[in-house]
Amino acid sequence: MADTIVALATPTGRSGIGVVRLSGGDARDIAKKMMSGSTAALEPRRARLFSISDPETSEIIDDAVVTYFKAPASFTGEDVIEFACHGSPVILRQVVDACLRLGARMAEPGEFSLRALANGKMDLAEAEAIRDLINARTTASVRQAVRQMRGEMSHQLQPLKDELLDIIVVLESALEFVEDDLPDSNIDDISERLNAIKLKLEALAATFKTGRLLREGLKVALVGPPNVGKSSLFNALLGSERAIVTDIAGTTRDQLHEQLTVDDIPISLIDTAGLRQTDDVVESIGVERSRRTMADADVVIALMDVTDETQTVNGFEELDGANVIYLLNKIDLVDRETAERIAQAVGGEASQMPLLVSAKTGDGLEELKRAIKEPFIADDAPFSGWMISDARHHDLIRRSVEEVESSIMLLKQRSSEEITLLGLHNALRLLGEITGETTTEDMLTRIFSTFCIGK
Ligand SMILES: Nc1nc2c(ncn2[C@@H]2O[C@H](COP(=O)(O)OP(=O)(O)OP(=O)(O)O)[C@@H](O)[C@H]2O)c(=O)[nH]1
Ligand SMILES: [Mg+2]
Repeated sequence: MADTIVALATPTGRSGIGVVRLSGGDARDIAKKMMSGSTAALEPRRARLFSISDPETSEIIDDAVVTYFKAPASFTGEDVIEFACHGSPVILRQVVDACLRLGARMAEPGEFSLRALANGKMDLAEAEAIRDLINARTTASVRQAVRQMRGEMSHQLQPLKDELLDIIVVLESALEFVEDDLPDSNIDDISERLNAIKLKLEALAATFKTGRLLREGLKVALVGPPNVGKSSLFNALLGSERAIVTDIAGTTRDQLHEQLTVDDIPISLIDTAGLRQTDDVVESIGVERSRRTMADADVVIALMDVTDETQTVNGFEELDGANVIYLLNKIDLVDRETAERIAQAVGGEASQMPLLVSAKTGDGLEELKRAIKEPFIADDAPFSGWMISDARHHDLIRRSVEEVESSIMLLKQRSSEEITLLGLHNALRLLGEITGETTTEDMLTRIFSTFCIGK
């Protein structure tokens, strides 16, 4: 029998209620020893108020609502006890400590989910969905994670796996029983069926572009020379006066990071120190950081000042290849013609027309938001329908497409069934890894280490 694990299931800190979760064969006995003063019994699926006391000193720790989930009808499939205590970090630590002293051990990250997987309560993709759900930052990514948690991934993959298995059976039996090679008509039929599988898998893989965007979001950095209005734009996009703005060049020295969402896409917005040569030690560290941020961002917004006729894209050369949006700020200070003339000049240099904005009036901000997300959204209607959002899933699907592809080729070349089958078995195994049927122990440990403790 697996040992009994314990962890705080709610965040550390003060709250109305804090929940300690205990799972394993001894969960019930451990809980009973902590409720020795209580006469009421623990009944499955019944929340009841008990006095929880220290097993050694019999000192009351707290009055808590205790729920017992009898195996296998629990999250992990084992006996589970949940102590809903008052949300004081001191109380919660005492309850966890008491469980430890009574023989439980601290749960590893994701260990509750891992046990749920081992006991057939959910498949791997569903367990991963719980992690994603907890980490989701927007309603759209929550929606995706909930669908995955409810088994959508297996639902999508199962028909494809069944079809693959069917084909494998046909080829295997040809190998067993037919003396001569498969007739051409059979081979055509099988290739066609494999091709249909391949197309479906490819379509699924193609949803990753948008899926990942919804889940991970974009890192967007505002960069440019001092005083062009980076911090002003940062504030305007956030809708709050977060960064200090002055007319002194070199105001921002340290980087500021804030989260916002643009049409359900989580965005980490970064304000940086203005890029220039400087003897100031603090500022030069800031400039160095700005350069590193530029290299690391998904989107770089390169700001220039439209009132400065000498403004050029010099200094942004190192952005070559990155997703850069050139921006001319402060258009409220010049007339339209001047703005367009300068935009033309800059556009010629950068081989990309700059956007015209005013951080002060908010002019052009909607266009800017659109430009940020545009390159990342797949052509088909975004955000509806099922999407792959996990790089692990995407990689496995992509690799299974390759296997199916090479099998189709081999089949057409009339290679032996044995080699053709090899690729199909591989494809099936790769797809199985998504839902965890064919995942190795090592892999599982790696995946679950990305969970937090208590999940
Ligand atoms: N009229 C007008 N003034 C602006 C606009 N954006 C910024 N400014 C002004 O330009 C000056 C510099 O703005 P900041 O936002 O501090 O510029 P920055 O790029 O962050 O500067 P550093 O932090 O020094 O690199 C301030 O006086 C702002 O009020 C704008 O769109 N229109
Ligand atoms: Mg600034």
